[in-house]
Amino acid sequence: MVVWTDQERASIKEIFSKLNYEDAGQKALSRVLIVYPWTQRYFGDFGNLYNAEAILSNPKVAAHGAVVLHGLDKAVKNLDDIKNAYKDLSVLHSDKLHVDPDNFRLLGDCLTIVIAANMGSAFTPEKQAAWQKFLAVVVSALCRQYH
Ligand code: HNI
Repeated sequence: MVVWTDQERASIKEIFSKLNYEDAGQKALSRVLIVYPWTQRYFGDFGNLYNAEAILSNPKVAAHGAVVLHGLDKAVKNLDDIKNAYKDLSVLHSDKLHVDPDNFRLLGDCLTIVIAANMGSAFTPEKQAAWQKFLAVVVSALCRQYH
């Protein structure tokens, strides 16, 4: 089981409390699609993803980015049992969507950049450490149902 210190719990809560889900979700998912273009293959029905400008103004990308971030809320609310909280999402991404699990980390990296830009100097190394640990647990939980 993952053990969280009070400081880690507080840092994760603070990071999410400062997050605008719609804005950060759109920015993070857009970055993934632009920086790692092979990820576009999972979003074939999202319409125009032809270039960075199209991706950044695509309403489906924006909406789905917010869905993904709200999905992270589930982990924040279940810090002590993220593995179980993500059981169904892991099955969905593995069996139905066939998302290559390497992409979870890429999305996490893009979200880290968005958060760092938003928080500026408030995103201290200690807070980043808690954040990276949180992401690692999320990614591991999402990867669990892959076989
Ligand atoms: Ni992901 C659907 C959460 C990473 C591709 N994804 C969802 C849904 C949630 C979600 C929540 C909606 C489920 C439902 O409808 O029941 N996704 C998450 C989280 C992460 C993540 C928390 C990682 C932090 N997803 C990724 C990545 C990809 C991805 C990295 C591909 C590169 N997800 C999808 C696709 C769908 C999806 C594709 C279905 C989209 C649709 O609506 O057609």
